[in-house]
Amino acid sequence: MRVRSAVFHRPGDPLSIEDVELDPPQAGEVLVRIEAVGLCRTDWHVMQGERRVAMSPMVLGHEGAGVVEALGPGVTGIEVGDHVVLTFIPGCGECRWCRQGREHLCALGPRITQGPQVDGSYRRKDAAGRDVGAFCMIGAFAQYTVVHQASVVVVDRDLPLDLASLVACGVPAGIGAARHRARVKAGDSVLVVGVGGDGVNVVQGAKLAGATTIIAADLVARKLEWAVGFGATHTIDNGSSDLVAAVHAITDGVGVDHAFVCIDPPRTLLPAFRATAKAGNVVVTALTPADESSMPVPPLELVTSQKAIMGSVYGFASPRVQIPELVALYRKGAIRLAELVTRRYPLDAINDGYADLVAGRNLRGVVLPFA
Ligand code: CXF
Ligand code: ZN
Repeated sequence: MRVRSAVFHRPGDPLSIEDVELDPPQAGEVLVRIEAVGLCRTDWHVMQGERRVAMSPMVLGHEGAGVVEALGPGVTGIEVGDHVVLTFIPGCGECRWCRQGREHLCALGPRITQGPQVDGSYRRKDAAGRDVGAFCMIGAFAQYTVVHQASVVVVDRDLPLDLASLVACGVPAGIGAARHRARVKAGDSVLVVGVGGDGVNVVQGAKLAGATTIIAADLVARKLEWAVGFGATHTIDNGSSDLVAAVHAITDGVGVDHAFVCIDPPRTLLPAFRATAKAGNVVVTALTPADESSMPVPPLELVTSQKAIMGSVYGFASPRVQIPELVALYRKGAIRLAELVTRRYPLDAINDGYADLVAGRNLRGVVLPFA
């Protein structure tokens, strides 16, 4: 079938809106009609050449939700008509990590920037007959996609699909970083550096975990206002203030129990580290361009302060577990989803959506491919 898609060709170019020929689902795969897909910064990093992918053309987009329209042979536990959230790391179910229930560490993870399907072949061709890849084995910037069942989580049918798309990446990444990576507890203090799509979810994850001091730091005043809506108790304008001094002023000179680096780690890690209390946690969730090879951490300070510096992807817990749990928390009113969406775009306007993201105008833009 011919499918309207937003395709990556070369770093620095906008996404190209074009028809891509999509094959039917093969063994273990499903055809999904994409109803909503979030504009996450990771795809922007790919468009800028900061996160390298192995091939082009490639359909980007990994924060997708939609409706199953067809099943290939051998699919189990998924029906036509099911509402699904796509996971940007598949859970093969067979590797040592999946057998431990840790699908966020699935052995297939390193292949998500390669382009082909889980079985190594392609389902998409462009007008010139070339193979077209699918970012994260998903390729959700399109009206339809074919994905392996390992990339699918079924969700309740009455959850609006634009909100469901958010629990595919930004929401579990942020909330999970607080709950599962740092293990924030009631009464803890937290600093979040960079309160965009990821960071604002760290803020609501910290609030959910019972943190009583939640400090949001950002260069963009509007983002600080949004962060307060999600539970931040204090804000720091990271352009004009000394972050370390400001955090110490708020925490009686102690520093925070947990700091989250959600933007530009090479520049924000050291102040976040120094704003953290002894024996505290520093969690890095933001991606860094591949040509940046180091971050400054004074070794003596690391040892003597007894702090932990850790990375976190997908909220450091299985998307299969987190996604239904986050939907349930949303239903109970314990987390916010609707307030994350700043603007909705048709697929043709996807580059405008990214312009809004990089200009700091959006918390989350969501593309509705059939709008
Ligand atoms: C990213 C997270 C880090 C690895 C590449 C994909 N996912 C979503 O934004
Ligand atoms: Zn993402």
